[in-house]
Amino acid sequence: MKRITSILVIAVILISAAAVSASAERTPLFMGDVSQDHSVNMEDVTLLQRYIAEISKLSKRGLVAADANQDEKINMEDVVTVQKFVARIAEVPYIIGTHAQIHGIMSNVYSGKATIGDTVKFFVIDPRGYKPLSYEFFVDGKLVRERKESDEFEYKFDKEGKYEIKAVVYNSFDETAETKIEYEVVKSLDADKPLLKSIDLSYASGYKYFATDCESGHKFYKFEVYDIEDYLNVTVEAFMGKGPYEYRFYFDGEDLTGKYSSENSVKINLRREHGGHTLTVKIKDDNGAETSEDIPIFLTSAPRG
Ligand SMILES: [Ca+2]
Repeated sequence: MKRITSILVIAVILISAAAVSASAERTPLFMGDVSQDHSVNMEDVTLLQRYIAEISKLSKRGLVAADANQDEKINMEDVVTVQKFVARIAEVPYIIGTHAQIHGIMSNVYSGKATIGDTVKFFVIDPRGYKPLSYEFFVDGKLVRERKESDEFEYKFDKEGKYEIKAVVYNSFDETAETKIEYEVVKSLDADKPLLKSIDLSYASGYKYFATDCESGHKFYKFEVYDIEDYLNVTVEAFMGKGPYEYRFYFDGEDLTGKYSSENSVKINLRREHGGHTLTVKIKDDNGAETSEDIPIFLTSAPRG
């Protein structure tokens, strides 16, 4: 209940708007709508009274809606709140974004292809829904990670080929959404120069970045970073070519490190203009072979709710 944005609404108009909304994704959860028919009326008052009297049961959504005054208790005060709403002398709050949603899966292998024997970490992109959320992961239709709150899992590939990676997100009402990517595993990667294997972005507090839009599922295409903190930590890993490797980082062409060094992390100041930016990672291997990768980063305000 803590992180939910409750917004007081001009109830009657919005309730009816919600009732005719075609998109279930956008239908808010209205406090007081214990019957979950997307309107708040005398039926809800009656049902709520019956629930309190232990005559009727409520769905998981209905139970959240039953706490109409949002004091984390369900009692006669909620009945009064709903009655006042029905009589149009009070407003009820609603919660948006309760439905399960998921926008993609990413892996920590930037090259886009793992080699046989690699352990790859997969994680979901921008999951939403009434919290706590939990996740299941499947490889080629087989459950490989049972439902848990962790939004990432590791998988070791023993054979080359194309695999279907699927993630299912559950909201706390046990409603689900899923997304799939195709992931390729190859025998070996031919490269006589270093490659960027993985990139990890996290906020100074340890919160992971939010990201959307990954090209063909496994190649990082765009990171969407919220301006919730001053700095973003970037850590990269190289492979192929001949180690040890040295690294250099640029942001919008600005040289962040000044020279190549063995340091594979850099801090990026996020106090910048919202919109598109480019992080450039240069890697040099022990033979002096170099590679450069541009990673688009989209800086935006943190979403509400
Ligand atoms: Ca209450």
